[in-house]
Formats: sequence, C-alpha cells, structure tokens
Amino acid sequence: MRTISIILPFFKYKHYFKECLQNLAQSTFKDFELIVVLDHPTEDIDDLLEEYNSIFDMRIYTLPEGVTGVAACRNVGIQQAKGAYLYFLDSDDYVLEDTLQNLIKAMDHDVDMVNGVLNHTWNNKANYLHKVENKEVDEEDQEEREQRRLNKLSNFVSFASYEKDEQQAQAIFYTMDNRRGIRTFTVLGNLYNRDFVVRNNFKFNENFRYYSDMTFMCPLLEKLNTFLRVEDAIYVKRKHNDPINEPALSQEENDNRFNERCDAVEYTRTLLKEEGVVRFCLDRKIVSYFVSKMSKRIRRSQDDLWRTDYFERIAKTIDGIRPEVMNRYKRNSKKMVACLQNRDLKGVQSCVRRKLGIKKFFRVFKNKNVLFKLAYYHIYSKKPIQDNVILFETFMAKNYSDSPKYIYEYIAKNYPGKYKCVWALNDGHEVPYGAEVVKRFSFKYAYYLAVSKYFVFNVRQPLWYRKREGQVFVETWHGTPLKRLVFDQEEVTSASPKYKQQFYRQRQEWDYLVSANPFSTKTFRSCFMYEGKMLEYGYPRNDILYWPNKDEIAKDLRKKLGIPEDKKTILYAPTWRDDEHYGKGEYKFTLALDLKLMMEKLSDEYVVLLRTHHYIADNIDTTGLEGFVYNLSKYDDISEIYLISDICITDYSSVFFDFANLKRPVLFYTYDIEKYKNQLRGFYIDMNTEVPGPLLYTSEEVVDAILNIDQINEEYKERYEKFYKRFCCYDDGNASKHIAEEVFK
Ligand code: C2G
Repeated sequence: MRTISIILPFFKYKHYFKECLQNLAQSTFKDFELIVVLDHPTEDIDDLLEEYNSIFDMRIYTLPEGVTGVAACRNVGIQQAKGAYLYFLDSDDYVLEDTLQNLIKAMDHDVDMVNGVLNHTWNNKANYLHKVENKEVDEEDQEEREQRRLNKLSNFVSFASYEKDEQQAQAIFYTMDNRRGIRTFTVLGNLYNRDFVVRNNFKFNENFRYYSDMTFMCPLLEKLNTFLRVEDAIYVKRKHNDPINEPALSQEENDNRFNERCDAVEYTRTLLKEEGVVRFCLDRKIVSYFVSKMSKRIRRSQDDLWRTDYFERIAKTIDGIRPEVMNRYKRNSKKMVACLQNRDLKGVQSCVRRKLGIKKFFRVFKNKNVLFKLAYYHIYSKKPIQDNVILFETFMAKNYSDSPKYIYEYIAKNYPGKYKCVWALNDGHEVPYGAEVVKRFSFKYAYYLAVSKYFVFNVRQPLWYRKREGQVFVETWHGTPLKRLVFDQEEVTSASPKYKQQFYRQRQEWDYLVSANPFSTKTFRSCFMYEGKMLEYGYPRNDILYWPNKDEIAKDLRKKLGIPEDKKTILYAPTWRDDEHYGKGEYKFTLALDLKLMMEKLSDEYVVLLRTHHYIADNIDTTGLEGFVYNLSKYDDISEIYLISDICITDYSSVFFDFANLKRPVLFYTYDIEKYKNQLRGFYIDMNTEVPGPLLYTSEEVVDAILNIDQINEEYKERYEKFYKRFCCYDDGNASKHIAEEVFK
C-alpha cells in the first residue's frame, strides 16, 4: 500500500496538466499513488498519460456520462484511494519538491489532518521560485522571516492539539493571523488521514460546480480531533494569466455563480452543528463577502439583477446567520447587514457609499496624485465632448515621435485650423505647429482624456480611462511584432499578472488599429484578439523614409548631431529584456557589445550611434569612446536616426522591420537568443531563416561582419528581397495621409 493517494481531476488545459505532472515527478517523496479522474476532456492527453504512467504508480478513471465537475472527480478519487493519506491536487496547480515530504513528516504525530500552506501565483514553477528567491535576497528581510518562522513554530506547538474546546477553536480560527488559523474552506494544500475521511463519510456535494469544497471541508473541520499546521509544505495554486481564453474555475464568469454560493452555504449549514465554531466561520465568511464585495456590485452594477433577484437571494442567506457573528463587525457593516435583513436597498447603498467615501478620502489624503483621476470621473467626464480636439501620445508621453507624430504633422499641415491638437509629453517640451502640450497624469491630461473626440496613441491608454460614447480611438501600436505579444505569450512575467485581462478590455476601446503589413494584420488579430477596423496603409512613422527630401533631412541631422562628414554610421538599437528590471517600466541594460573593440577596429571608417529602448533606465557609460560613440538614446525620433544610419545592428527589436525600408544592411547581435526565445518571449518568425541579415553571437563576429559588409549584402540579397516584399509592402510614404483621410476626413 502506498503512503499517499494523490487525487487529481482533469477537465481541460493540457499544458498546465503537463507542468503539474512534471513538477510532481520532481517530488522528493515518491511513495504515492496518483489517481487521475478525467472529467470528459476534449484535448488529446493520451501521450501525457502514457508518459507519466511509467513514472508514477498511476490509475486513471473516467466520470460516467452525464456526471461532471471537480466534486464528482474527487469523490471517485476518495472511493478508489488505497493510501493511508489523501492529498488533493488540481491539474493546473503544482507542488514543490519537498511539499509532500514535509506533510508526511508531520503525520508522525498521528493527527487527522496536516494543514499545509497555500500560495497563489500567476506563474510557472521556475518564475514562482525566481520571485520567491528574489524577495529573500535582502539579508534583513531574511532575518525577519526566520524570526517569524520561529514564532509560528512556537504558536504551532501551543495549538497543535485541538481538543474541540470551542473557545480554543475560535482562537484557532480567528485570533491567529491569516496564515496560522484555518481561514479558507479549500481542501487544497492539506494532507488528510484517509481512515478519518472514510469513517466519517466526508464527501463533496456534486451539485455544486464552484463551491463544493465547503461541503467537504466544513463537516471535516467540525469532526477534526487533532491537526497540525506546517509552514514549509507549499501547495502552489495557479491563477491563469489568460482568464479570457483559459479561465480557471475561480475565474470563470457565470451568472449562476452567485446563486450557487448562497445555495452551497445554506446546504453546508445543514451538515453542521447550529452553535459550532465552523458554523460561525461559515456565516462570517458569507457576511464578509456581502459587506466587502457584493454590496459594491449592488450599488454600482449596471445589471438590475444585483438590486432585485440577487439582493433577495443574499438577504435570505444572511437571514440565517447566527446572531453572534455580527458582534465583530464595525458599525457601518453592522448597519449594512441590518438594512439587508430589512430588505432596505437604499439603506444598503448609502452604507456602501459611506464606506467607499471614507476609503477614497484616505486614498486622496495619502496620495494626492489620485485627485486628477477623481476630477476625470466626477467632473470632466460630465462635460461635453469637443468634436475638434485630438489627443496624441507616444511611449507614455516620453517623446514626440513614432506614428502619432507623423499623423499629427500631416493634419497640422493639411487641415490647418480644423483641429485643436494636444500632445502629452512628460518633459513638456514644445512641438512644431503649435499643439498644446500637457503632462501625462496631470489635471489637464485627465481633462483632455475626458473631452477629446479623437485619440492617436502608440501604446495602450491609461487603465483608468473609460471611453465615452462618441470618442474615436486610433491605436497605431509601435512595431511589427517579432516577439510574441499578449494572448500569444504563454506567461507574462514583465507586466501585471492581469495584463491579458486588462488588454482585453482596453483593446475593445480601439476603433482603429494601424498595421504595417499583412503579417501584422494577421498577428494583431490573434495576439490582441482584435476584431475592429484595421488601417492597412503602412506605418506613418516610416513615411519619412520615402520623402523626396530625406537626404537633406539626413544631412541637416548629421550636422546638428556633430557627426563627422567623412564617417559612415552604425546604429546599435537593442531592445529590453523582460527579466532585467528595477521597477515598473524601468529596465536594466548591460551593454554586451564591445564598443572599445569596435572603436579599435572600425573607427577609421565608422562611428556608432547608440540608441537604447525607452524602457531602459540605465545610462550607458561611453567614457573613453568620445568621437566614436554618439549616445542618441534621448533623441525623440528614431525614424530620423534611420536616415543617417548606414548599417543597423539590433537584436530582437522591431526596428529592423522599419529600417529595411531603406534597404540598407541589418545585422543581428543575438548573444542571448536561446534565453530570449525559450524563456522570455518566443518569436513569430524564424530568426535563423527569415530575418534580412546574419545572427552574430560575439563582438568579434559583429566587427568581422562590418568589415565584410559588401560580402554580407551579397549573401543576404535574396533573403532581404523576400523580407522587403513581405514586411515593407504597404509603406510608400503616404501612410499618414491615408489614415488622416480615413479617420479625420
Ligand atoms: N525603439 C527605439 N530604440 C530602440 C528600440 C526600440 O527607438 N533601441 C522604438 C522603435 O520605434 C521600435 C519601438 O521602439 O519599433 C518598439 O521597440 P521594440 O524594441 O520592438 O520593443 P517593444 O517596445 O517591446 O515593442 O509589435 C512590436 C512590439 O510591441 C515590440
């Protein structure tokens, strides 16, 4: 007989399941049987099951026709289990290497249950561990952590044996902090004595899709004679970072969800002692849910159901609470619950208003920066939309550049006086043709977000922006995609875990999306899940590359920047790395290109124009390279820089798609391509065979390629032609004109 029976239901999302099994295979504790219960999966997982069947002692069961749900799977698992202990593992979660080992150690004390730790994450195991480790680098933090751990251990000894004394039980549930007391009714993370479960016939109620855990766990907690808490047995519960296409059960939007919560609470009550501590906890949970979450929806939701049917439903459930539950709530919450029990909708709403008002007051008090947002919602958004106002923004107002610049200049030149143009620019510098300049995240900015009729942005709009009816949003985006984006990215590590969800809402506010080539059109449709109008005219930012006076512009710019007339130029424009950052939107960049070597070998003929991505916060030190390296990282517009560049070196930046319009040589310095491709992003095209130049891995190779640039041009001629036809086919210098005519007429 195996020691542990792991019960693992599978319904969908094979790739999560695969990771779950991979991680389980790394467990140091091996004496377990794996009971997989299939809930009519639609994906083909035979290969996966076969592979792991030879690694684990595994048995596979399938739910009968007409039966579905995680509750039913777990019940089958309990019936089939033969191990001394039971452990529930969901197919999209994972355990760490020592999780089972640490749980089993605690079972030496012969308890009914060992309560482990449940940690939530949006990441796979490697990224989860990376984040945990990074938190621990600070020594002081580590000491503090250790101290906390010791405190916990001493507490743990004091309540290790729980003798059903109600007072003591209450203490376990409530006076301990979140981590020490059992606070949630999830079954995950704990190890159960199977004999205890079977003897008491604990089962999951299969009528509930989302809330069956409480139907198993509450009666179990009530019957529990002894349990231990261990701090080092971690169960990692994974939220899906694409809740739109692959929602976890907890992320599923379902109208029935709310009613089910109430039904499950009412059903669970029937399994419990009227005056028991678990009943007290259950009631408290539903009251807390009403006070902190649901009441807000009752006040704010556009859907009337929240004020009628759902209001009545929650009122009925709350009618059944034990009265002493309310003793611990604050006055406003008590009043809110009393109003609910009296079916006084207006009363509930006014309590919510008071609660939110107080919260808002403290928020403003702490951070005055939110004031402009309040002005945006409560004052500016009530003003009429001004039909002639256009708000422009590039790269979070860091510079005056990219496609919005070229669309703006076209409008300013061709429709003089017709529009009032406003530019968001953080450093507040002036722009040509007299547009008004406002700082991003200022009162004026908030004002123009509310009243402008048109928007031309090259990145996403602020999260707090809410498009008003009649407003027109032109999203130009900022590059043909090489690196995988949003919904095509398996795991997003560099942005908020809610990135995909936020993107999904924001892209619904776009009326137009600019595409530079058929490849972008197709990719944007999938990676942004964008269904709106596509403006397929090329990139306005590339117009300048086709202007008849482009050589004059280049000559003037060279002069302005002081670049010697007798030297050719090499532009080095790398991108940023998702995993190397200081803080939000501030990335590190370590120069891997040996500029000293380049200076040594190439300075007779060339100078280097260094241009880091706008996310890069590091200032590259070019001491000793004066006269050879020109740091143009702060120069507004890279399109102008292309004009004065004879060769472009990049890595995974989209700059080469644009630069290729000039048909000048491109080299790829891809020293970390394996990591970039496999760990960070992944690509849409094959860099080995589809990009218009060689991949180079050392500075020596780069120097060599430059010294032999004619040979490289010859070698890549055919590939370059093919690339040009595929990616530069729309650009002809008229993208701004076409877009202006279509949108601004
Ligand atoms: N850019 C720049 N200097 C660099 C790198 C980029 O000025 N050293 C500008 C270019 O206009 C480029 C744009 O920023 O096209 C986007 O930069 P990428 O390096 O491609 O990276 P990212 O901002 O992640 O955008 O679809 C494109 C993707 O969204 C990539």
